[in-house]
Amino acid sequence: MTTQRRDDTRPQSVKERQLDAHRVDRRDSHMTTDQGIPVEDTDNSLKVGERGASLLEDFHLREKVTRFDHERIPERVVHARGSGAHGYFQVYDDSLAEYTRAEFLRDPVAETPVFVRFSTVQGSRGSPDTVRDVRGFATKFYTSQGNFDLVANNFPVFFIQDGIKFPDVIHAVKPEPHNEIPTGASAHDTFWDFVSLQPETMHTVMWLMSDRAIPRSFAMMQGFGVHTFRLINDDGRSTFVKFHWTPKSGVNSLVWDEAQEIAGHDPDFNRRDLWDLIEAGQFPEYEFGVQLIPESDADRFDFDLLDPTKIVPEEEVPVRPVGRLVLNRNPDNFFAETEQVAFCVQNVVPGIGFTDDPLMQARLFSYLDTQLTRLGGPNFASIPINRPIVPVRHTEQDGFHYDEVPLRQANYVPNSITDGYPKPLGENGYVHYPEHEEGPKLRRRPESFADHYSQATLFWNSMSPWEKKHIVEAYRFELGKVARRYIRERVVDHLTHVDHDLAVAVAAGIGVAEPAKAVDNHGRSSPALSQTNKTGDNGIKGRKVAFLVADGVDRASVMVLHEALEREDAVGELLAPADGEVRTADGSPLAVDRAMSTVASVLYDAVVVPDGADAVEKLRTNAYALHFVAEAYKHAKPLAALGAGTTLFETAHLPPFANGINGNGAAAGVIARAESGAPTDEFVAAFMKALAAHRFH
Ligand code: HDE
Repeated sequence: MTTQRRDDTRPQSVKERQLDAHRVDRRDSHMTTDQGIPVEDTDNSLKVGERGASLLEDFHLREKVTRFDHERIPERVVHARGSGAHGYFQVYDDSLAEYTRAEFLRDPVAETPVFVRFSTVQGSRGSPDTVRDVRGFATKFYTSQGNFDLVANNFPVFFIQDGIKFPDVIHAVKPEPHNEIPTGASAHDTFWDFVSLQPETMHTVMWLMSDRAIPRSFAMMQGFGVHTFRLINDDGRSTFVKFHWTPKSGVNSLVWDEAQEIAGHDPDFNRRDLWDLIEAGQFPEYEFGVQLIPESDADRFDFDLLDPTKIVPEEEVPVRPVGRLVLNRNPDNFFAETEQVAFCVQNVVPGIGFTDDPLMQARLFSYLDTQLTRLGGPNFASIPINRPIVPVRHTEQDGFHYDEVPLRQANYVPNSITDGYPKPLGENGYVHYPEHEEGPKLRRRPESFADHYSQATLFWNSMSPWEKKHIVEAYRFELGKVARRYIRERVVDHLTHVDHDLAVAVAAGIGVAEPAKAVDNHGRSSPALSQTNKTGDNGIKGRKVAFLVADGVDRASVMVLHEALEREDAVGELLAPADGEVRTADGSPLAVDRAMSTVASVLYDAVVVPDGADAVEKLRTNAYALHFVAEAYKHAKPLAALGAGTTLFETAHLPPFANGINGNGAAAGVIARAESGAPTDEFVAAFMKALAAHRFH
């Protein structure tokens, strides 16, 4: 059957048609057992008499309870908490044809269906979305040459250089083994103990302490392949490549205080946002970019391209925009799709290759291995969401949940019974890049992996003042939760090798003595690393604005802004002391979206207090309303007030800013107009601009 399509502007993709074959509509027949036997009654078990003993022969009771007992599968050992979406990918032109054989990267006509799963790393499946953590950004491209999985994160670097340390870093960050505390947090002793003893973590920990670790939306964060991959062209020439996703909505984050509150108000905040954006047709979009590095240039950097704790600064190798990803369809079923999807770093198509990055090499093993347990055996690739859109033909067979019925008996190669089929394709198949390798077997790191601080310093130097402030606060928060003082001291000691001011500022907040200066800051920066330079071209699409209303609100001052938001694909919600409707000043009804007590300012990007003396009078004595505006102000969000609405700010003890538009006599981001009546065009424009700017630090 065909399910409802969210994006009717596009023809159905091959993947959609394939999934259709597996979709079931529970409305199309009556209830049966697993064996297709019609069920008489599902509310009462079979008993001897009405009050008698239950009978073992009740196969429906047994099946129903057995199936329930076995509903759970192991959650992912990391990235357990995730949210998925369908979409499509398309390159802009054929300019990558000289670099890669991968068809989906060179054919601008091809729309490649994708499934994307975003995730946090530390927490379990039911943990809150807004914790301080790395976010996964994994994409399965169902290409005409088989599946390509880009299993990316929203940081461009990783904590460790060698995959053999992965169990260590994950054990350290996960809830502690004795008491399974804390959930979804790195602010605890074992994590910082590990960090303080493993300085290669320094660069990624800087990212973790930055606002990148608390994204406002999955649609507002970058994605990075982290490792250096290869593109391999028709002639077998290899070019090193770093993969980038850049959100069209800009890179925006929560602030920490807000993130913590949201974890209580709406633990599904990012998941809900993704779902709502897609349902509303405000499809998240990302640009796909590549940094291309000829093999001959590999040695020109002061770091090793194989070291996953390093970025290639965009100022040195620009990110070349090559394509676009759009997420336009929500999954039909969480378990069937988002939970069962299995991404494997080893899933590459001809034209994309691996490198000797020792982190990548361990990943090549780990994903398939973990999925054997998680998905119950070797046949998980034929679960509908994992199936490639091209036929799968090989002589591997059997195992749990085998769902093919192979014809003919030749299940080996070579054979003559089926004329040797299925036959390998030779050089038209996937050819591993024939890199020349030689050397002694060693357990060692190269000298080129030895510098752990320079790029942490580069990141720090590239931050705007407010980003730096948040980083210092994050270190203070996290280390403030570390009970063992010597661990705090060791971290501060490392920070002196990143930047003296940073180390001093952190030390001052956590009761550690001011450290002596260790090194001079190298002074280099990479402006592309700052979120302030990552504004998108999607304006205010998908942002949420709260209108605080009550009986007596001025209709025009609500509607003009509300309609302006809708035109730009943003969302305006009317919040009132009670759900239902309010009467406007002219006596007409206005539908309320939610009662104020069911939400909080942290769930919105901006707040509007419309005109209407009677309404504002009611809001001035409403603790929810006062807290709402005061908290939005505290979180540096855009605030707008019209006419009498401006007085609510005074009552909430915000500084006075009547009649300030766009910084004119007002705090930045506060747009207030004391005159009554509908907002002027200038007012609307100033508010839209503030909303797109996100915050005013
Ligand atoms: Fe993963 N990682 N990882 N990882 N990873 C998993 O695979 C692993 C790393 C990433 O939405 C696991 O199916 C090792 C870097 C994402 O389903 C597991 C190492 C990056 C997801 C695994 C790394 C990632 C995973 C757990 C170091 C960014 C979620 C469940 C050598 C480039 C995918 C699973 C999803 C999931 C292993 C490091 C991204 C255990 C051994 C670096 C987005 O196999």
